Amino acid sequence: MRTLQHFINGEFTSSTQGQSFDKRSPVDNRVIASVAEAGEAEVDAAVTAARRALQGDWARLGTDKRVAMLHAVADEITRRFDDFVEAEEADTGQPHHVIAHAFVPRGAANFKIFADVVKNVPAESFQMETPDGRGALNYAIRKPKGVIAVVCPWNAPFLLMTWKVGPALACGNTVVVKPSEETPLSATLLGEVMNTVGVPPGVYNVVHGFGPGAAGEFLTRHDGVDAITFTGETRTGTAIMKAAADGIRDVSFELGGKNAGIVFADADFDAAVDGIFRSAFMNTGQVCLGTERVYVERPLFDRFVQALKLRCEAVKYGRPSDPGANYGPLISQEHRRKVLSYYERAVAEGATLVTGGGVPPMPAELADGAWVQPTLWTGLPETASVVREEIFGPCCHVRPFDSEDEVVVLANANRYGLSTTLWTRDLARAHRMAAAIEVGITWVNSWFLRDLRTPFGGSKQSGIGREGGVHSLEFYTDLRNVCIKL
Ligand code: NAD
Ligand code: 6OD
Repeated sequence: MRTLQHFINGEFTSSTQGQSFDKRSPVDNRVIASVAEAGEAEVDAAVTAARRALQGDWARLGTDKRVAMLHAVADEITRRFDDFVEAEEADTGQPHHVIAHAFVPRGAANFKIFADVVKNVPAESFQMETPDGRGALNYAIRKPKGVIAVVCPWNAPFLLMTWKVGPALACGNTVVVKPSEETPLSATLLGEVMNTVGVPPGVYNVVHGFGPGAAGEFLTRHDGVDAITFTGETRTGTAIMKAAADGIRDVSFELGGKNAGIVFADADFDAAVDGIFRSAFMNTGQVCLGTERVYVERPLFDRFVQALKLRCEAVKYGRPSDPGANYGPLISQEHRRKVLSYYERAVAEGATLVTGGGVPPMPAELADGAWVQPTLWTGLPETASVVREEIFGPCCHVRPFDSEDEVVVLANANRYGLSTTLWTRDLARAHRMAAAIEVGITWVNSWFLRDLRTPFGGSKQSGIGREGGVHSLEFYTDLRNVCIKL
């Protein structure tokens, strides 16, 4: 079993009073690590180290050397690829191919892309006329915002953490990361990478622990934190926004979703089935961008539901190390209880259960893992809780529709607005729909196809702000104007 420590000021440290908690494997519920739990003292030490580095070695480095160092971080992640894959597999239990092909490579990419953005971003300037005829020159400069608190979820831990740490450091900030209590491994490993590459102590800090009344809250309330970037549930965002109000700190929020998948009768049938299946069931449905509401144009409906059912019933459960497995467990027993409670509620609310709805039979050595079946329902009204609320599990409700106008209304009738995946061969319709659907990201004939230069974030209650490419600079820098009278 591993022992995991905090990473503060370039050193791995335990908690002063020795507090710790157990991290369990999602695949069999065995304890796999004892993790130091931060109290206020550890959080304060991390924020103090981050402040010192911000004003010291990190600031003195200059942009070119900082950018080169972040490229070196990316290269070192790639060199230690297997270690990161192993860490994410142990923490999440997800299949090897998802972690090795989708999640860990993004960790390295997240450092490279933002280093390059910062190096290449142009400065804004305006020459103005003045009454004396001499004029004035205005130009804008970007300065780091300061010490950034990075609070992360568990569903794609390394991808989501580096998506924030990459731009924060590229812009010259320092960070204190609070990974999810469910996934402490990859954030800790990144501390080793920072030291190997020679990133100055205090630039990247990690404190472990829980959220309310614990490390997460201590960090977001700390008055030494200048801004908070958070990915997680919308109701946690509400709590963090209240904490950020003290001191008027800026926030960037990537929150929950109840995303619609929309399939028109003219879509490429096989591609649409494959795309909707991936969007609903990849990572065992634990993807914020995942589809939990599917709307299929009526002529295709029965055939589409049958095709999705077959795909669900063909999944192969197993450990990440099992080459035959393509489907993992949920993150924890607690999350499984939540998902199963929705499975029961769907039936109680009158759903027709097409497939799944429970726990799959598993061999004895995996029987204590957080396994659930991929699940499909039809026949529910839009008012049913499983159609309105984010479940964050491998399940979706499929409903027929008859017109473009109708499906726009259905898709928009939700408090969330993160993403949509839309399947049609009619490009004019795709453009109309993309403008009409109230989400931050619309994919047409694809899903989770990511160009890291594009704005990423949620509308309505799915988030505040946009990150990605130059858009990340809006949050991670303080933009100042200089006006020089000539
Ligand atoms: P969560 O909100 O429960 O926890 C996220 C993090 O916040 C954890 O580190 C947790 O310890 C911490 N936290 C909890 N309460 C806190 C508080 N009061 N103060 C400070 N920190 C606190 O979310 P989760 O269950 O880890 O992740 C799943 C959720 O994340 C889903 O709702 C999903 O949609 C969302 N998510 C959104 C995106 C996106 O890009 N929009 C991406 C991934 C996940
Ligand atoms: O691709 C990304 O940058 C991103 N933030 C993905 C979010 C996935 C949610 O589970």
